[in-house]
Amino acid sequence: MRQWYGVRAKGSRMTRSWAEPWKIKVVEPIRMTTKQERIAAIAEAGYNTFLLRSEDVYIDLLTDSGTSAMSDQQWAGMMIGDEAYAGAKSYYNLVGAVEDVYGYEELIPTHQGRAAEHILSQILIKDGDYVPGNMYFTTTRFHQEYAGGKFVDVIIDEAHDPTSLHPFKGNIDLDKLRKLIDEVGADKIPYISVESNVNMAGGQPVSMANLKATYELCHQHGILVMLDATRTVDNAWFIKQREEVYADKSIAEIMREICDYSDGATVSSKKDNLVNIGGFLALRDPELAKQARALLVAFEGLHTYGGMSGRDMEALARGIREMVETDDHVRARVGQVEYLGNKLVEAGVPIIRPVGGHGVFLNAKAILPHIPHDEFPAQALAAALYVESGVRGMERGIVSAGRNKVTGNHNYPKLELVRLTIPRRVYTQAHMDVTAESVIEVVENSAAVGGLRFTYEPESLRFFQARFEPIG
Ligand code: P70
Repeated sequence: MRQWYGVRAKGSRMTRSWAEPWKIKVVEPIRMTTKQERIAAIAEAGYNTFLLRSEDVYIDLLTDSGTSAMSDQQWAGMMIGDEAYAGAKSYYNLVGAVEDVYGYEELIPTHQGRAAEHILSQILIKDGDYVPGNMYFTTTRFHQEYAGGKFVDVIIDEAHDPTSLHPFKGNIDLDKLRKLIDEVGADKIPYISVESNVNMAGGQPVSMANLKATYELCHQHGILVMLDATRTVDNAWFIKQREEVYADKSIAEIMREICDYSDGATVSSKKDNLVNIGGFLALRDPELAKQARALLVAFEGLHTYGGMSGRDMEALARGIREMVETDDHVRARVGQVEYLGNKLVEAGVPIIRPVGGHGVFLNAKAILPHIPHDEFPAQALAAALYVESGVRGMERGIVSAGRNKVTGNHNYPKLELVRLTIPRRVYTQAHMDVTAESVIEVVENSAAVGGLRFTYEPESLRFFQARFEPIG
């Protein structure tokens, strides 16, 4: 019998776009405001997008942190979360998920990523120690310094160059690392902090070859490797695309191998893990885990819930499994970011390339060359974009970089960026179109955007709560 369907003409090649591997079951209305309203709102917020009320925001690209849409499976898990104070079933489900997906046996649950960073820094860093890392992250560096350590940037130079097209801009420069070990001695370096898909570099990945080489070098010197595995799924996707030998491996397999080159990890579950709150520290060494749990009970909660409720742990356990269940999930996630990025590239807007995993990073220095660095070009650009369109982004430049502890001067980062971060499973392609149109409009009228100065500058992590006013 002839097959009724499925016989295709010889040589025909089908090409298909990716589409999200889910459909929408619940929606939340959003509201567009008038320009007059937005001018008043941003002034009220001291020109800091962190201080806007979300009801005044149309498309919220402040962060991909805690802003994901949970699946029906996760919501169902919320209902059966075990709220026992000790030994909850949901805790053991979480332990199982972390072990299966990341491969770490010791789990220390926390309320979010920075709590895990706090505990890790306190158990490992002594006064006067050095902690190398592939570019700083704000909260990570804060906790390293708070514990008496000094952060040393050992990322490759290309990461600081917005025009470099290096496929793995998150890589560690092994020569810089070797030089640090020679200069200060391995006993002054408790661990290296390796961030997957480096946030401040624009969501740029680390290659598997580099992870392996870093692990080997560190272990020769007795230095631990601690992964910031907050966005490892995105990193796994880029490895699959760009590191040939991984093309046929699943995201789940690549994830596991990334983690194999580490002794533990801190994770903000508000990103990859598809939940609105949560995080964890995961370790291999039971002795270290014991020390971590001693701090956990003091700062977070009992060791079988840390900083989370039973339902949070249940939704998290399911989110962890979901993020690697199919490769289509991350393909659609990174694909959407790339879609927005490509639209801006086509329009000639200067952005960090290659397009990153969790967002598109506008090069504010190039867009607003008339604003001096100490008048905060990226802060001004984020405010102007909000006023133009109701789209909310985040400054990732000199305000985020803070001041040098010794001299009191601003740290002047090479990258002066506005991050448009895409929440997972939340916005549609049409939202990306509107965002691109809004950015293009601001860039075309960039001469109208002026600089800012502080009216309030917090001492640490100043970007969160700082207030500004326009100059002139
Ligand atoms: C963001 C969020 C959080 C984060 C991260 C990496 C690579 C740790 C954490 C901390 C939230 C944020 C935090 C500081 C400044 C701005 C925004 N990143 N490691 O939007 O985790 O927030 O759960 O404590 O990206 O990028 P948590």
